Amino acid sequence: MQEGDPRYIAQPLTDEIYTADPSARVWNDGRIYIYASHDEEVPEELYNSADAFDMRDYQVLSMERPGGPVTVHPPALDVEQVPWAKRQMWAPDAAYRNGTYFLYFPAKDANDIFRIGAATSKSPTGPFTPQAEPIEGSYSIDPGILRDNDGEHYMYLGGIWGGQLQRWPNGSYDASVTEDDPTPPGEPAITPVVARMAPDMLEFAEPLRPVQILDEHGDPLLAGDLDRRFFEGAWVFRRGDTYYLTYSTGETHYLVYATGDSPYGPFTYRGRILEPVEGWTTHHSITEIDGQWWLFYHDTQRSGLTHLRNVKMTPLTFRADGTIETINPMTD
Ligand code: FUB
Repeated sequence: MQEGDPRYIAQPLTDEIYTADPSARVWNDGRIYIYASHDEEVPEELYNSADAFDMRDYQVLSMERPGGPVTVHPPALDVEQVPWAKRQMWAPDAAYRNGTYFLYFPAKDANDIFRIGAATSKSPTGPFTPQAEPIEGSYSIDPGILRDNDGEHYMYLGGIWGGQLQRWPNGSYDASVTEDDPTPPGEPAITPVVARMAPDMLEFAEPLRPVQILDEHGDPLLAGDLDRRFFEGAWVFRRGDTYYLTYSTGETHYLVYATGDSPYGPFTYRGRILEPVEGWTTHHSITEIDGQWWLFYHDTQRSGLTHLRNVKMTPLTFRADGTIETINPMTD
């Protein structure tokens, strides 16, 4: 990792470009690849709105080992290449199956509705060739892939507010639903959704279904439970027989987790992974690299501006009972 402001324990992985929403993957060659949003400057009147996240392309980062030099690869996919996409290339993820790398990304279509796209390459760093249409039945933002031990892949997705998940109450788009989440505070919170991927990895094998997140009494987390309810950025991984659903709580700025016995859930809330970082958004991935677990996340250390972020990584510790030690980004 690079030298930088000593107030922060983890330092930005690169200062060549602004990056956010890091999905870190280790493929067969053992190298670490980070599929991230590529933040861009926007006119000042857009600051502090969802339109400030007006990203146009993706550039993969890679490194041989934690702490090693970081390579910023050439643009891997541009919005101009995607026939159905108009703007806002948000948080991506990637998968590998049968010799092909898959890049999954949200973007707004011609009607300003977020969909999830897929693009393929024979190289982990691209360039990626997009499909002509978004994944059928896809919506909202923040795709995250789980490859289970049996080789099946699952896509989790969703984000409320600017991510539009609240506009899909029954699997169809309702433009009359407001951008803030209108769910009454005493009602169950909106949850991420999941589907198993078809063998070609370009379609869902089944309809998207909600992922239940329960409290310690077995009841769904409520919409008013702002410190714990799902906002965006679902990332699921498996450790032993336990599935960890991790996500951002949005306006309370926590990364939190819940555990379950199945990729479909239900998941039970367990606690916090990361206290708030500098900047409004908080979005992450969690990956095991040579026996050590790492949290990849972003903050705004380099710019001080919420829409110009920089990715970081820091070690993550599991206790013997499988719970996660909470990280304070300024001191741990
Ligand atoms: O980067 C754009 C959006 O900000 C992501 O899709 C969200 O998760 C948040 O990090």
